[in-house]
Amino acid sequence: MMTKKIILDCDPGHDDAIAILLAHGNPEIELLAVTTVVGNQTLPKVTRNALAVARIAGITGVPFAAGADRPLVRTIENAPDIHGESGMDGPVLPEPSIELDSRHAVDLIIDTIMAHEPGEITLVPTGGLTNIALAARKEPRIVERVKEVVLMGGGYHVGNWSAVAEFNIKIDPEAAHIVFNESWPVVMVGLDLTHQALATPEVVEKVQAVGTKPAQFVVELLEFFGITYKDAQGFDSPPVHDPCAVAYVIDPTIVQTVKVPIDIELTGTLTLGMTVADFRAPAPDDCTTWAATTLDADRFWDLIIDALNNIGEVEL
Ligand SMILES: [Ca+2]
Repeated sequence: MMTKKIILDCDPGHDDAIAILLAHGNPEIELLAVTTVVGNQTLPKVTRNALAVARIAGITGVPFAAGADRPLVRTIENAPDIHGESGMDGPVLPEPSIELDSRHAVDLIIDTIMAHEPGEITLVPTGGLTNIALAARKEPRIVERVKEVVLMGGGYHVGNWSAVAEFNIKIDPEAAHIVFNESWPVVMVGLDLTHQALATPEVVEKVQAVGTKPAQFVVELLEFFGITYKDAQGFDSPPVHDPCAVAYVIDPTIVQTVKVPIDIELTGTLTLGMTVADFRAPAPDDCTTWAATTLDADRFWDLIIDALNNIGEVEL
C-alpha cells in the first residue's frame, strides 16, 4: 500500500491530541514529524503536551520539534477557556519518554520536505500557521515540493474567535495570509466542516468500549472538551476539529470539498482573520484553494475507533 506521508504541525490541544492518535494509528498514514507552535497554550505547554501524547500513543522514532513561540506580528492569544491552563486539561499526563529534536520546527519541516521527492509530503497544520509561513519564507523551494497543505482553520460562514474568524487563523492572520497565497494547493478544513464532527455521548461510549489506556485518554479529553465547549460556546457535544484534516488525507471521500478562492482579511475592523471565500462560480483556473463542506461523520468516527484499535494497549 502506498502510504501518505504527512508532517503534523500542531498546538495540543485536545483535538490535536486526537489528530496525532489518528495519524499514528491509521495504516495509510506515515507520520514523518510532529512540530509544535504557540496557540491553544504557550509553546512550552503545547510542546510538553505533544510529547505526552507520544508516550500515551506509544510513538517512537518520529521526530518532535518545537517551533514559533509567538505569532509573526500579533501579541500571543491562547485559549484556556477551551483547553484549560495546561492546554490539555482533563487526563493526567505522563512524563514524556522521548526527547525533542534539537532543530527548530521550521528547520525540521524544511529538512524533511527537501529530503523527499516532490509531491510526496502533505503538510497538516492544526494550529496557527506561523511555522508553515516561516518555512515557506525561509526555504521557498518547499512550496512546489509539498503535495498539498491540508489545514484545520477558518470557515466560510462561521467563526469561533470572533463573529467571522476562527482561532487558528485569527491568532496569526499574517501567517495565514502567506500560507493561503502561496502556489501550493491549500485545503481549508474549517469550522463549517468540523462542527459536523461532534463527540456525542454515543461516540464517547464507542471510544470507551475500545478498552485501552489510549482510548481512556481520549475519553477523558472528550469529557473535559465537552464541558468547556458547553460553557464557552454553547455546544451540547464538542466539535473535534483537528482530526478532520487527517481524515481528509486518509480518505477524501469522507470530507467533501469545493474549489473556491479563499483569502485572509488583514485590515477589517470587525473581520480581522476572516477566511473570505468567493463562491461566485466558477472558480478561476488559477485557484489553488479548496474549502471542506460536508463530513461523513459515521465514517469519520469509524476511522478514530479503528486507529485506537490498531494502536492497541500501550503500557505507561
Ligand atoms: Ca489545534
